[in-house]
Amino acid sequence: MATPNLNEIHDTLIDLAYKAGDIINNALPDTSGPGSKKNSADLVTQYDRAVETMISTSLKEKYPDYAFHGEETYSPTTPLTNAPTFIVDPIDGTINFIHNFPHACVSLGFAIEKIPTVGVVYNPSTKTLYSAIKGQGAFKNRDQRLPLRKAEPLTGLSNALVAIEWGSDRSGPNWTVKTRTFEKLGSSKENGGAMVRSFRSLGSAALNICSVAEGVVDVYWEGGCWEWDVCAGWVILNEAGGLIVDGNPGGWENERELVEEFWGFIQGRLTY
Ligand code: LIP
Repeated sequence: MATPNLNEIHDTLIDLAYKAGDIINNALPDTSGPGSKKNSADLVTQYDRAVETMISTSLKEKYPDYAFHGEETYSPTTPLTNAPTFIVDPIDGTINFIHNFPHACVSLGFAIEKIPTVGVVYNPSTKTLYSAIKGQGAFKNRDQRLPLRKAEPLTGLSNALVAIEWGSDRSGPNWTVKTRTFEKLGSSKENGGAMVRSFRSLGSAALNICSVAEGVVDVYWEGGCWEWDVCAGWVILNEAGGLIVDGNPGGWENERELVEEFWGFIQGRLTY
């Protein structure tokens, strides 16, 4: 198999992102109401499926040798392999899309040997595009190199703006770990908390990661993301100089001091 042409793939994914954005921006209210997967917070619409079909059809035609992983067609019987793979969330932030809250995106990633290599994230409401190719930097709207904001040195969680997500699992051990961790992170230091400056919970993993890459959010923590939520943002964040580590304590070496401080406030262990 020929070596993937990363610049061509990057440009192809940007073209598809804009086409997906047109579908999303021209969506009509779904009078039949959204479909729900495991519960009323885990939603899917005809537009999630339509966008994914458009993208997968285009990619399979242009790149028949590469695999495709999409949120709406994923099956546990075809796990991610080391093969060159497009990893796509057609609408990340589906709840926002349904509520016309202008914070949803199409997330288009490309991974080789499970390493995120090309990433494109596009919010059609704000016409904001984030993109990156491994080794070539990360950009906002193609010409603004990330991070845009040279954040103050993050000398501790108490001066951090932290993105979190409630997710769709609202009971069970992971829910308990998440809610107790949020409480710990937000509590005063006198009460054993981290006293983070504030939280933001905006409903899109991909846009959360891009906000960290942009330098406008300092930390994003979530347990339960899927490959399609994070693949594109992962390479964008890495190329902006950011770091993705495990949601649970341990296992990653870089930026240990701040990461260890954060891990110290996690109340238990998330199970995937
Ligand atoms: C969303 C994720 C978010 C998570 C939500 C939901 P979707 O993806 O981006 O991080 O907290 O529960 O899974 O379902 O909108 O594509």
